[in-house]
Formats: sequence, C-alpha cells, structure tokens
Amino acid sequence: KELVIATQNKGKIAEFKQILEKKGLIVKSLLDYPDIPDIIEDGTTFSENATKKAETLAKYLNSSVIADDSGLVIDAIDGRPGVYSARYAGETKSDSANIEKVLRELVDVPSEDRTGRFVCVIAVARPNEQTLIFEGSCEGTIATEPRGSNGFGYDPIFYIPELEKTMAQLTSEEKNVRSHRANALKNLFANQADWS
Ligand code: ITT
Repeated sequence: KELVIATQNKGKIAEFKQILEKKGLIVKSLLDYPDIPDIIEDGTTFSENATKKAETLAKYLNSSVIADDSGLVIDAIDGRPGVYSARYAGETKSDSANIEKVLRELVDVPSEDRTGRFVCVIAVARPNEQTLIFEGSCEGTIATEPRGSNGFGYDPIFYIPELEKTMAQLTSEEKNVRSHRANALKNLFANQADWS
C-alpha cells in the first residue's frame, strides 16, 4: 500500500520512510510529484498548515494524502519559532541560521528556563471525507550550543535531559521511537488503523 506525504522536507521524508516502511507501506512525497505548484503555508497554527498541505495534494491526486506541519515551541520566547520554524531566520530555510537566531534570542535565559518541545501535527486528507488531525510532541530543553550531526532542523540544539544528548546525537532509530513525529504517527495508527 502506498502512502503519499505532502512534504518536500528531506529530513521528514527519511523519518517517515524509516517508520512506515517497517509497516510495509510504500512512502511517496512531493519530490515524486515535481510538477505540483508550491503550497503556500499561510496558516497561523500547525493544524491549519498541515490541513492545507494535505488537502491541496489530495485534491490534485484525487487520493488520500497525509501532511506534517511541525516546529519547535520555546517557552521563554512565547512559543516561537513555532509555526515559523522553517523560515525563522529568512526565506532560505537555513537550519544553521535558524539555530543561530534561536540561540541569540535565548542568550540571557538561564538553563532552568530553556524548556520547550517539538510539536508535529499530521493531517490526513481523503477525497470527499473530513480531514483528520493527529498530534505528537517531544519535551526537551534548548542547549547553549549545537551538538551532534544527525537529524535535521533544530535537532543539534534540542537537548533531551533523560538521555543527556541532543536530538542530533541520537541515531535515527533512537529519534524515531521518541520524536514528536513518531508520537503523532502512533496516535494516527492507534485511532485510525485503516485511515484510507
Ligand atoms: P514541508 O512544508 O514541505 O513539509 P517544511 O520544512 O517547510 O517542509 P514545516 O513548515 O512543517 O516544514 O517546518 C518545519 C520546521 O520545523 C523544519 O523546517 C525544522 O526547522 C523544524 N522541525 C520540524 N521537525 C523537526 C525535527 O524532527 N527536528 C528538527 N527540526 C524540526
């Protein structure tokens, strides 16, 4: 069975593949449909953006599609970067520029106040049926400097106290059993085993 994910993010695609191929699913993404015009993410919530991405592609393909809208929510800066995580430091979507901007904003914030979480909202859009929403999160703190080279995005500054490692110091197997994305997928499969 094939599952189409409305994303161009290579980090997300690799993680969805690792989790879903184990379940026997074949994962496709927007990279397999290069002719589809860019989907503008102008929503103010993860849920709105995930819904827009999934419904746009579902309509185009006339089949069921899922989408992931996700980001890093940091308590000390009112939940930023949040839905603006991908473009926090500008349109180029540079992971290192985004990380530098966050670290600059947190420079005076003491370690006990550097709490935050990764949030992932997965929308399941199906032709002629209501879109379903599943959410997952993963708690951590924001490190004072980047460490590790696995994963993508803000992983090098997302510290998991229980493991004494950043997300970027975890193997993909370790990340994919505890991440916000893994947790959102767990909710999806727990509530909607036969989602199509
Ligand atoms: P698509 O819209 O094509 O899916 P995108 O990267 O623009 O790709 P989002 O709008 O959902 O996707 O932005 C998510 C951003 O949040 C992503 O670019 C990272 O900066 C960050 N992010 C999400 N999940 C992450 C993870 O597992 N590890 C680190 N950073 C993550």
